[in-house]
Amino acid sequence: MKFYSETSSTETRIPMSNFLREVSEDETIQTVLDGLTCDHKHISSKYFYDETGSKLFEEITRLPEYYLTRTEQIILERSSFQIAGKLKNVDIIELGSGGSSKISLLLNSVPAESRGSVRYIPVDISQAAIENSAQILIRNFPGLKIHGVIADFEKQLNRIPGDANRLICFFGSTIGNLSRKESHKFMGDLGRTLQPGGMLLLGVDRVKDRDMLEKAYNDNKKITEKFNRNILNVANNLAGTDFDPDMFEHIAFYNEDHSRIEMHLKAKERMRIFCPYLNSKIIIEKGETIHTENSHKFTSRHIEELALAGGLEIHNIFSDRNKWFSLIQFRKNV
Ligand code: AVJ
Repeated sequence: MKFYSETSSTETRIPMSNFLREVSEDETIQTVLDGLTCDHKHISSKYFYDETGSKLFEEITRLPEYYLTRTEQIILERSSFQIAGKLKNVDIIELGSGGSSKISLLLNSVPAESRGSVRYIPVDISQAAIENSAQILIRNFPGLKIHGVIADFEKQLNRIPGDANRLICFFGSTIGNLSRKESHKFMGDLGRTLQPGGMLLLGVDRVKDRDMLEKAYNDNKKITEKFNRNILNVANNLAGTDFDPDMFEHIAFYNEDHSRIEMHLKAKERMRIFCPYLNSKIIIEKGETIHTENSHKFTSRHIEELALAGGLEIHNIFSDRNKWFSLIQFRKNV
């Protein structure tokens, strides 16, 4: 379905496609409840991002301990000319676009005279996020074409428009939320959507010392704690449960065997959770945990495995001087 964004008089309308309604509400409820009624309780980290969760995440990106976003932005600033300095006739697809700041750093390097041949395609589950960032980009990059896509990019990659030459951007180390196996499958999917010569720009957080990693997910201001607990509010809204987030403790630690940060919520007391879609209550024992996130970190080996899984060549690796974070430019071979 294609439509045009709602606007106030000073705004420009941009074309939008919404494929999200095809992922049914029932399916979401089922997924959430499956995770809460099995042996090792879990809620997928993709449910963190309701309005409150997205705001909390924004706040996290500004925390001194959370070096990821800041570092990736520095890398983008320094590498954008090399990546985008000669771009033309291309669809730039940004997966999980959220705000406009990262893509702006890239667009800064696209020559103004090529802008007319460049189309920006933000893909996000939030229509508001796409509309807001589109308005900013239209103002800052006159001539740029934008087509917003509301979709769950993990499931709906094939719905993304663009038959032209593609540059796919997947920033923020969000790929780290997938298991290694899922990330390889996803790379395969991404690789298949690229034509020969097409590029993928992937942000990945690197394996580093435990202390620095754990501090990034246990910040002093306890914003990450709020962010973690908020997923129970999201579950309540999606599945009608009656979790009290304050009855859970925030746990985040580095699991070295899997090179990943894990986040969990640990029950302070035994509790019985009501759900209108279940005929018995969900029992949570005191001390029992709900696994809410894996955030995988990457070694050079992991990066090579991603390339292999995607059938892509590693064209460039841009990192900060401490090698805390990397932006990998993959290229599909002819
Ligand atoms: C958005 C998935 C990259 O894993 O660092 C931040 C989310 N979780 N603090 C991450 C997150 C806790 C973030 N990603």
